Amino acid sequence: MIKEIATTPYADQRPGTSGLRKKVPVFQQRHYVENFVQSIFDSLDGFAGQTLVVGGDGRYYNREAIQTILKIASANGFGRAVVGKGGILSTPAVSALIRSLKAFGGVVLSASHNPGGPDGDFGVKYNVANGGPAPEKVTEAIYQRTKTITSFKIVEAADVDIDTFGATQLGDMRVEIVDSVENYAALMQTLFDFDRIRDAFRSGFAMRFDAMSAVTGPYAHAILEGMLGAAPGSVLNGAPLPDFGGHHPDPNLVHAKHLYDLAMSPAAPDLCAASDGDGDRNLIIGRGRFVTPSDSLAILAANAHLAPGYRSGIAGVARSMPTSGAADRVAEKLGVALYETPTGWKFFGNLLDAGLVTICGEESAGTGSNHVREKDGLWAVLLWLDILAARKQSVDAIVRDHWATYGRNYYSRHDYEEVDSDGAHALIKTLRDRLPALKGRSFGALHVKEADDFAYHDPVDGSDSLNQGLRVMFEDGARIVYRLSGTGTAGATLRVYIERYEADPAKQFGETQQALADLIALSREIAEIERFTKRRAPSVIT
Ligand code: VG1
Ligand code: CO
Repeated sequence: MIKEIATTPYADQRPGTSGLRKKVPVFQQRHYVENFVQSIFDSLDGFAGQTLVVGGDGRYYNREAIQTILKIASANGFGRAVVGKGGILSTPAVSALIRSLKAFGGVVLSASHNPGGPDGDFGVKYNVANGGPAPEKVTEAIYQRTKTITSFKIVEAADVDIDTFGATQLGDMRVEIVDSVENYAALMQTLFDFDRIRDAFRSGFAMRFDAMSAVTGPYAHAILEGMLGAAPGSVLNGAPLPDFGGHHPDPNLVHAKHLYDLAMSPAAPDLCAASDGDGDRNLIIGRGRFVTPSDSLAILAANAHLAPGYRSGIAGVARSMPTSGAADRVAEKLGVALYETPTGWKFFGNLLDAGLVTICGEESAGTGSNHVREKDGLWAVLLWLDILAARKQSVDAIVRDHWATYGRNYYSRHDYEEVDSDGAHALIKTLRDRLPALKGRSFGALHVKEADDFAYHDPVDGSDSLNQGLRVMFEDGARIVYRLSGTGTAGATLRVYIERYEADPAKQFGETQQALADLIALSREIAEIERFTKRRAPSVIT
C-alpha cells in the first residue's frame, strides 16, 4: 500500500518569512507539494507513531493539499493526524491544537493575507511541537533537502472524507476530523472574562468584525455572537470562501477601508475589527480612532493585567525590529525586558518557551501571547474587548491616555510592491554599502546617529540571524528601516518603515503622513528608491 515514487527536485522551495508561498499554479506542478512535504518529514526525527495536526485557511487548493499531506504523513509513519473539519483551521488554532494534543507538529496551509483562488497564492508551513513556526535551522534543512530529493513515500488509498466528524484509518495512520473552533474557543475562555464582555454587549456595546470571507468566520460567529452575545450581524463576511470572495484578505487601511470609513462615520459602532486570511492578524479601529498595530501592541502590553489570563503581570515584551518603539516604553515602565527580533513569528518561539516574554507583536498587524506560538487575530480582538469592558472607556480615550502617559510614536510603513527583483536587491546592496558613510551625516534638521544592518543573536539557543533589515537611526530617536518582503510571490516588495517619537502632548494629534513628511522624503532620497524601483510613490501605505 505504501509506494515510493521517484521525483526530481524543484529549485525554488526555500521557505520565506512564513513558510513556502507561491502562486497556486506553481503548487499544482507535478509532485511540487509531494516534494516539499517529503522534504519536511526528511528533515525531522522521531515522529514515528506521533500526532500531526493539519489544517488551513480554506483557500483554493487547501483540500487537495490536505489529501496529499495525509497520505505522505501516513506513509512516513505518523500514527495519528488531526484535521479541522473541511480542512479549516486558523493558524492560531493549529498552534493551540498542537499544544493541547502534545502533537509532534503541524502543517498549516495558507498564504495568509494574500489573495486566493486558482490564480491566487497558496502556502505550506511546518510548525513544531511548541505550536510555533519551525525555526530557521529547520526551514533551512527543509530547503536543502528539497534540492536533492529523489523520491517520496505515499500510501495509495482513497481520499479521506474530511467533512465528517470522527476517525478513519489511512494505511497505518488514524485520521481524526475535529471541530475547527472548539479547542480554540475553550482556550480563549481561560484567558478572558467572558462574563464581563457579555455584560458589555448586553449593555449596548456594538462591534463589527470582518472575517473577510476567510478562516476566522466560524471562530468569530461562535465566540463573538455565540458565546459573548454580540448582536447577530456583528460578524461580516463570516463564511470562508476558496477565493475570499475575490477580495484581498488583508486587514489594513487599504483592503479594509470600508471598516475605516464605517468607524469614522456617525453610524460607527464602538469597535471595528478584522482578521486576515489565516486568522493571525488583527485590525483595531475604535469609533473615530484607528489604532496602529505598533500602538496596539503597546496598549495591550500595558493593559494585559486586566484580563484574567494575565492577571499576575507579564514577564516581558518582544517586538520585531521594524515595529515601533512604543512597546519599549511600556516594558520600561513595567520594569520588564524588551526583546527586538527579526521579522517573522518564528523568532518569538524561543523567548516564549523560555518564559522570557508574555506578549509579542509586529507592526504588520500581528499580536499574540504565550497562549500559543503564533500571532492571533481573534485573541487580540478579545483582549481589546476585555480591556474596553474593564476600563469602560472608548478606544479613543484609551489611546489618548496611552499617548499622554508614554508619548506617541508616529509610525507608517510604505510598501513598494511587486517591483523588479534585481532593482530591489541592488537598492538594498547599494544602501548597505553606504551605511558606514551615513553615520554622522546631517540632512536638514535630521542627524544620523547610527546606521546598520540588523543582526539578531537569539539569547536562548545562541543562533545568529544576519541581514535582517537596514536601519538608519537619527539623533532625536526617529528611524527609517528598509527590508525586502519574504512573503511575496511576484517580483520583490520593498518595505520602508518610518517612525518618529513625540513626547510633547501638544504635538500628539497630528496626521501621521504629515508628522513624518521629512522622514518620508528622506527615505526615498537616501535609498534612491525611484532610481532602483522606477516608482515615485509606494503602492500601499499602512
Ligand atoms: C510579513 C510581515 C511580517 C509577518 C509575515 C507573516 O512578512 O512583514 O511581520 O510575520 O508577513 O505574516 P514580510 O517578509 O513579507 O515582510 V502572515 O499573517 O503573512 O503569516
Ligand atoms: Co496571516
